[in-house]
Amino acid sequence: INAVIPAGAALLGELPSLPARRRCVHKGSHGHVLLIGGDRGYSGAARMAAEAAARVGAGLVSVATRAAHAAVLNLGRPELMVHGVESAEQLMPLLAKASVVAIGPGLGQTVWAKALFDAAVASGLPLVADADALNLLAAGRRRCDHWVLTPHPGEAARLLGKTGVEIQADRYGAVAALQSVYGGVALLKGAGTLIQGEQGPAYVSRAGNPGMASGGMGDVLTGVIAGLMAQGLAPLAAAAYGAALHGSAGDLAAEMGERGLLAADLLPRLRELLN
Ligand code: NPW
Ligand code: AMP
Ligand code: MG
Repeated sequence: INAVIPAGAALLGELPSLPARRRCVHKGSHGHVLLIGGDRGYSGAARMAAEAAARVGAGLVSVATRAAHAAVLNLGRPELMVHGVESAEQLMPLLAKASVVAIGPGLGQTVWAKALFDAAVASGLPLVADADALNLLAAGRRRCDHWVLTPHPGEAARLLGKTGVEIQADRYGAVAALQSVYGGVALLKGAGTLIQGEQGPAYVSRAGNPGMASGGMGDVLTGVIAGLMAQGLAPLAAAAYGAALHGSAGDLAAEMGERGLLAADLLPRLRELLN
């Protein structure tokens, strides 16, 4: 967690930490994350994001995904509640039970994906938007003050109508522009992840390593941030802590070496760090 330092100033003390678990709490006290994603071929992204939300302590985690693989998505992780959802109408009862939505991992950009994304945004719930949800957003720009956007430089380029090289040449400018155009909290991924809220300087997480340049790492981050928000952290704090926690879990998991590090290797490390 100490790996999060604000750019230019020592403001870590301003970030609230996770509330302690009181003795009398129950699962309803720790929020309910609804993870939406996992089109055909990409169910793993939804699975890892959902599992990450559970591993950082969300009380309940549900998944809305393609009906075709709903039955296998929680194999080996039966704590996840998985629903086959083929329309926005079928999503409504799940949104009604959720406290936080995370959308995008493996979502694709089909008519199905767009319908679910529109319904999720319209729900007014706090939201983490990643991956294909960002690509859908780039195609139809809108603002929202209660979402966290988590693009990698390629997605940031689409959101801002720039090239990836331009994003990387001025990462602080890019994260500020993302926040100003889209509202809420912007988190620009990559070595030295930047987190920008509506006010104040950007936070930078120094945690993480090149072993994390492998498929599924970003999907885990999405679940981490949503799981922290479900437990009461404000979006900016959840994004900043989430980035540090995720990077630090990657650093712990790389103890055997960076090469061959897998996204799922981070999951037990998240729990270890938080406790
Ligand atoms: P290049 O190649 O360098 O020119 P996409 P995705 C660029 C799901 N997944 N710095 C890169 O540019 C995700 O959740 C499912 C600079 C390229 O153009 C999504 O739903 C998995 N540029 C979906 O797949 C595991 C960077 O962006 C483009 C960059 C597609 O997501 C994998 C590549 O990104 C995956 O998570 C960087 N750091 N990073 C599963 N197991 O189910 C990327 N780019 O086209 O947005 O595709 O990120 O792979
Ligand atoms: P994604 O591209 O969406 O799968 O996200 C990749 C995740 O891994 C992000 O959280 C990145 O910050 C992290 N990551 C990837 N490469 C590195 C790196 N070289 N150093 C630190 N973190 C990285
Ligand atoms: Mg990604």
